[in-house]
Amino acid sequence: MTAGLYPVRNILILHGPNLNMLGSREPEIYGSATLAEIDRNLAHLAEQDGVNLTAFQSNAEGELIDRIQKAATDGVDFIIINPAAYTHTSIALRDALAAARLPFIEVHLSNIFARESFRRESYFSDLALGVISGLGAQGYELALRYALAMR
Ligand code: CA2
Repeated sequence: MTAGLYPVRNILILHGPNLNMLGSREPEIYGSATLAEIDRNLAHLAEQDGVNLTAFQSNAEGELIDRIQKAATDGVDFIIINPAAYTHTSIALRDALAAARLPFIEVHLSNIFARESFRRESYFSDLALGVISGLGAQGYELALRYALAMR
């Protein structure tokens, strides 16, 4: 999906499985910020630009799919997603994003190309507007700034 020429007003941030544990374990890989801190920072940035931002985390594939289906009908115009381990496994989540036909940026905290070989495959990257990987929590912020600049 390419970037549209319409203003972005409603942004959805989606976090996949285990990202609720951020800040508590493996800080050397995923950083020390908690998910709540990351979401608060993003909400603050969006608010400064008068944009609505909703963040949603789930450990369940079906719940993430339900949220994407809802996004397609409830006015969301841009998605920033870290599918976490579903990046490498979930055709179902990929199909939901393709059907939603909303522009999205795929974000990873770690550099998925510098880790185990199974992490190099993503079911999302070819559909994404762009991919940010390895820049820690700042990756979400850069993705958001891109979406805000589309207005
Ligand atoms: O680098 C990323 O953002 C990942 O999407 C994170 C996923 C991993 O499966 C992907 O390959 C790359 C894992 C998220 C797990 O998050 C944790 C956070 C704190 C402690 C334990 C796990």
